[in-house]
Amino acid sequence: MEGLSSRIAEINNSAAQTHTRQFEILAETLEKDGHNIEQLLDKISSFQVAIPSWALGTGGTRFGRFPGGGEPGSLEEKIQDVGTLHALNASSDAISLHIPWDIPKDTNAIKELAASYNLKFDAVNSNTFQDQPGQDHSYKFGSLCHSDPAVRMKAVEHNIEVIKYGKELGSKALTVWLADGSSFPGQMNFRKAFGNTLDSLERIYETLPEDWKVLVEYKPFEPYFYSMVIPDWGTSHLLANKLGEKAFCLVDLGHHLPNTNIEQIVATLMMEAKLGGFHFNDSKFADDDLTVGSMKPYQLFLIFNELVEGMEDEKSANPVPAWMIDASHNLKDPLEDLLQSVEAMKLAYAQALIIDRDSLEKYRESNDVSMAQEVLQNAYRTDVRPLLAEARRRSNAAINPLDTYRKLQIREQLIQTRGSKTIATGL
Ligand code: PSV
Ligand code: MN
Repeated sequence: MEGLSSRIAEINNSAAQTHTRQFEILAETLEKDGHNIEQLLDKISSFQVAIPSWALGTGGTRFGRFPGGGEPGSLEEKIQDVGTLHALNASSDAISLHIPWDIPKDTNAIKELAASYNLKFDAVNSNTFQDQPGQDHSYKFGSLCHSDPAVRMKAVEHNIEVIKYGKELGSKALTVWLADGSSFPGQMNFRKAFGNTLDSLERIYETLPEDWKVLVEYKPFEPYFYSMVIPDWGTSHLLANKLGEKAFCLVDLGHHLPNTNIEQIVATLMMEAKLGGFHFNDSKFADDDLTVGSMKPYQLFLIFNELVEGMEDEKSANPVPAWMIDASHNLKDPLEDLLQSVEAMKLAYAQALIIDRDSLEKYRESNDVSMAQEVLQNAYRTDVRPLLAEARRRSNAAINPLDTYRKLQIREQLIQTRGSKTIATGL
């Protein structure tokens, strides 16, 4: 979008006075509590969240899809949209591609285009949950777990091809999510399905470049209703351990049964140095793919509490996980939804950074339950929005990204240039 930075700067000018006042009040309070504002701002600015290439169009449900206008019709346009997000929030510096939904035709040109928006390529995702037109071996009854070795080989080769694209683009990780499972008792031999999956993953793992990771995602149900081959973090961890040191677990917030204590899973996986990636979204019932922080913001904060504790633990061998949003938007403008999601993640992150960890530990050790809760809630109830706005302002991004997006009429312009009927690839 031409001249975007200068138009953001103009809108920032009109918001500057109010922002500065709010930021100064917050900075003073935090400093009194012993926080170093510059360090906090640095951490907040460096926190970047990858955008999946499938989240830029309007998603549907099983019952219908109501496309909004101006959806990206090509990979180039998807990159342009992530560039717009990054210009607005300075927090979305990477795009995560799904193959074959987004196969780059000319990888060099795509890399150059991404670089022109200061974007890089995050984990590449394979897709063995759909058959492609004319596909010779069907994934209807599974992919890496399939009873037929020819189907398994097809799925293995697909993953190896995805790694090839990722290498060309500069990605450093492959995310594998398997829709493999069964819908009826008796349909599948659990032990054979696990064994086949491990064997297939080992073949993929063998081809993984030295400096790459493979991230194994789990999900308790859907698309199958009776069993999934990788239903939970335990199974993902088992596979990652058996595969080796380049294999890690990936937690997707929507992939848990109601009321699961996800923050405890995070703590355990980080303790074991096996948390490699994170897919953020929010949900009321299951894998609802709603805007991050829209349903359970306190849970999100508690998860970030564990993430920050793990990341700041000098003894921890856990790598910094790959952060990604994995949501689909069937009611809201996808770009607005993504701005809100990134903001929610960064709010929870900033709140987790200001937890008084020494006091928390002291109260835990002395079993002072009330005060331990107080410490957490003090941080959670602090309005850290001006801190995020200041980090953005210093990076020449928007003080108020969503408001700026509306003021600049970005969606209207996209509809004008791309039309109102384009449909992005994805779900
Ligand atoms: C599956 O529900 C999932 O979370 C996986 O990460 C897929 O790659 C993504 O959603 C899109 O289908
Ligand atoms: Mn996911």
